[in-house]
Amino acid sequence: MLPGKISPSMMCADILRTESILKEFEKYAVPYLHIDIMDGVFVPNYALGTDYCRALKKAANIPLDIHLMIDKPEDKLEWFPFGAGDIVSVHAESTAHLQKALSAIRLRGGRPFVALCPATPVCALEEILDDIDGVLVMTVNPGFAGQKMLPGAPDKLRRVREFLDTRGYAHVGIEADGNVSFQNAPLMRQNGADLFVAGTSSVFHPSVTIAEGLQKLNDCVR
Ligand code: S6P
Ligand code: MG
Repeated sequence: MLPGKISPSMMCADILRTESILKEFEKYAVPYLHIDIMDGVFVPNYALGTDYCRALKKAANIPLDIHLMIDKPEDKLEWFPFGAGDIVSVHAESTAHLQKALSAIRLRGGRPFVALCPATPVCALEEILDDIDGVLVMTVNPGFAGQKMLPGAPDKLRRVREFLDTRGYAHVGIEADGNVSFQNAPLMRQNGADLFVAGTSSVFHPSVTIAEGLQKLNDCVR
């Protein structure tokens, strides 16, 4: 299994404390910054944007993990600052031209991930296996932080892992996004996830400091 890593969700960070939070993330060698981009069309919410990504890239030496929850991402990729080492996820449900979007990410040096909503079957991966470095499995419906993990989510993770492994794609990672709590994370790990989006359920939970949250979640996903 790939090593377990954490990607803190910047949508859940106190925007007024961004600089000090980034310093802490650098101090604790956080491997990615998860950035939720929402266009009010693909999901019923707006969140973060292109300037925010640019600012984070300038302020911190941490690869971005951009989660595009937008319609027709292939038309908008050039608006986003990403390059070697950055993850960019596009939703299978957001475009008729999924392969085109994924290959455009690869061409720019990014790491293409495909994101699956809870109702999207695992077989949606069949035709794009060579175009992806990872699968982002939504363990809640996309649009909002602070939701409960859907009961079918651990089994969906397991079935994605099995689908990839049986076809010779064991090197393709799985990112779990939604309610990655200290309780749910070990279950997600057991079912094959290796990248964990840390939001209000863990690193940004009011009961822990960021340092405590990172340490505790790292212990859960190792
Ligand atoms: C949801 C978004 C997620 C959330 C994250 C929040 O649409 O894609 O990345 O920001 O899930 O974490 P939590 O712990 O509040 O669910
Ligand atoms: Mg996300």
